[in-house]
Amino acid sequence: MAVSTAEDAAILRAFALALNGPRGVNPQVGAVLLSPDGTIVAEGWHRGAGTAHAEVDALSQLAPGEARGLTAVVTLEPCNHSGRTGPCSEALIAAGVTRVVYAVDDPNPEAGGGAERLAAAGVEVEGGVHRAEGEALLKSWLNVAELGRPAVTVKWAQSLDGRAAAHDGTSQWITGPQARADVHSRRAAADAIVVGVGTVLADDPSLTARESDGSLRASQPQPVVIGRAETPTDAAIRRHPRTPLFYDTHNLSAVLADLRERGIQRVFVEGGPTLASAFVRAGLVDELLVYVAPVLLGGDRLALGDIGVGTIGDAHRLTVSTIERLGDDLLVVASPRPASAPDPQGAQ
Ligand code: AOF
Ligand code: ZN
Repeated sequence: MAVSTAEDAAILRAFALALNGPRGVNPQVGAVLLSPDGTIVAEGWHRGAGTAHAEVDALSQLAPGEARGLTAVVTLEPCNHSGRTGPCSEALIAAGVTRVVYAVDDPNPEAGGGAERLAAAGVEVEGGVHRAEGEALLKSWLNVAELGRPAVTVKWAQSLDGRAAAHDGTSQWITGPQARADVHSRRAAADAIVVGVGTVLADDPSLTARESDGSLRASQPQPVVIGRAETPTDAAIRRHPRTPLFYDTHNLSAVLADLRERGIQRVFVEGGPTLASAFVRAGLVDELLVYVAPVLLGGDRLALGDIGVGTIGDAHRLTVSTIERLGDDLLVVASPRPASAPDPQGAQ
């Protein structure tokens, strides 16, 4: 059955409502209740984990019995599970809603199945309406749901010969101002910036996202320090506008799992070589940003250390998505190739 003009408009309205909610562990979801003639009767949205889901928020605007015969228009398939809150499928059925229109299927294996449950109760269900817009809105959340962990970008800057520092460990500034500005805008787009404690001790980074004039950007990712050593009380990172998280472990999967619980969807790993190598070795990288400066450093301070490649067959093969010139430097953006992908070098 087709979707009415009023329903079509209502789903766009529901997208706008969804954006009132926070980006976090739970998806941003909006809901609109329509009368049979297409008038909006109630609106709702989800205000974050532990609070009412969008459908229930909209239903709560109405007196008992008032939702009978209404159509619910929702950005995400109504859930079918008792998590922090009860199942929306049951709430809609109990309220007497007779039709449900939604954009995106819920990929969460625990919460999914709402559409089937509704249909089994005799509710008309129309899914996939404005699916592309819905998926764009939920991109990060869907990504995390699919990966089962936050998406990980690993960044480093290196000399043309693959070194991250000179022999004495000095590494400021391998790349030029344009490359550094690019890093800052990408930092600001992440939810967390992760560094190894070795980098904190060696470089004392502030890990803030700054404008080119040095002022702080409005959005500041959560700083995260991984490693067993203590971060000094006077370290610059302790003056970050957000209190840093410290993980006294080398179990990166456990760190990512905890960050996910905190609603972090995109992680930016900034250093140094030991931590970057550990993420690569563990296969926990979705995107690599390599800033390459036209400088030679030689010596032993490699951009990556041991990533578990003993022989060429074990090499981590990548697909380059873009190459950009930033002043005198190059930015190469690459992603790991899925294990099953063919090798374009023809080496089998
Ligand atoms: C909906 N409507 O507004 C949202 C849904 O722990 P809970 O009970 O909050 O459930 C969280 C899961 O429910 C979340 O992972 C996602 O699958 C779904 N979110 N579902 O019907 C909503 N926010
Ligand atoms: Zn729900």
